[in-house]
Amino acid sequence: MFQKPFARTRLGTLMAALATAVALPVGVHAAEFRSADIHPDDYPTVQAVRYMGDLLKQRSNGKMSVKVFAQGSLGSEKDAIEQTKIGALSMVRVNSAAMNNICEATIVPTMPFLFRSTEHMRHVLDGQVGEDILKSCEKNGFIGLAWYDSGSRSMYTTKRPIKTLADAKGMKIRVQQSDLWVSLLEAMHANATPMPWGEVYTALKTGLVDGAENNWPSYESSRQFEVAKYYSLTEHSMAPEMLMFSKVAWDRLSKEDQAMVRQAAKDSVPYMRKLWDEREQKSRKLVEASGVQIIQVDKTSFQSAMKPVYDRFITSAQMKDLVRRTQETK
Ligand code: GTR
Repeated sequence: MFQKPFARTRLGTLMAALATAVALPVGVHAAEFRSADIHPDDYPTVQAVRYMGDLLKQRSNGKMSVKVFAQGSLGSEKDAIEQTKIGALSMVRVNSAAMNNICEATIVPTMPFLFRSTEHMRHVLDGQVGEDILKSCEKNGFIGLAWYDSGSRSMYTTKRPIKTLADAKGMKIRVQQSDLWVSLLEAMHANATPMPWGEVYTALKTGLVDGAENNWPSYESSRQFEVAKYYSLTEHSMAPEMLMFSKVAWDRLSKEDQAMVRQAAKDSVPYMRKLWDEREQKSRKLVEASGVQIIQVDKTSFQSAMKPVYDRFITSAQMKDLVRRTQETK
């Protein structure tokens, strides 16, 4: 179903090298775009950006390629975003939440209980609403290339399970570094504690926080399921992942090269979704087998509690319009 980039095989590597040697005129240097991700090598976001890089290398005859720095080796999402803004990094893959305080419209897809299903989320982000939000980040220094899936986020805790909304009251819950996320957990009467992802495992283990919230693959790949064994299916947000290019680096590319980068990013989306669907199932099975207790909750009570979050963040005409168009999308 997916085009297999030739650089994935040994013969492919040779062909790619030859193509580079033949195709690049003297004096034209190959551009290697550095991209950051906090997830490990086998995570779907990392794999998808690598795939995008392979497509790009193949289509540009080796003139452009991508090198992904995984596992937070270049710092937290916040650090990587700053590096990308100044052009020290060409690309970054982060969650929409990490952009909330920088590019306001990214708050919309991060909002609690906004998307009705995975299909709904994909339709919205593939359509004009998704395009408009990506485009709106340009003035902040980021060229939005693509949206990737991130499933539904649910709450997990160390000492006792969250079975009802009242159970969340007073619990110290780690959140992403975004005002929206602080407000979201406050609406559950929890004590929101923002911190970078790389610090969460230790914070759970040492009791600095009582819980956190995330999707199945992140809960599993970070091993946080080993220290927080109650997973409550609140499914309170489907905040998607974003792939962005530095505006500073972008402006140095020709129009043709920009178009090629955009296309390769778009073409990595179906590949990413396939990997994502597989990984969600695999991660869930793995944590279930490890003895994690999965708790069904009354989602509507959590959803009703979110009104103050909408009242606080969806105030301007632009934000209201994006939410309305999202809700109207089939
Ligand atoms: C993950 C997401 C990361 C990061 C992390 C977090 O689901 O893929 O980009 O946002 O959650 O909670 O910090």
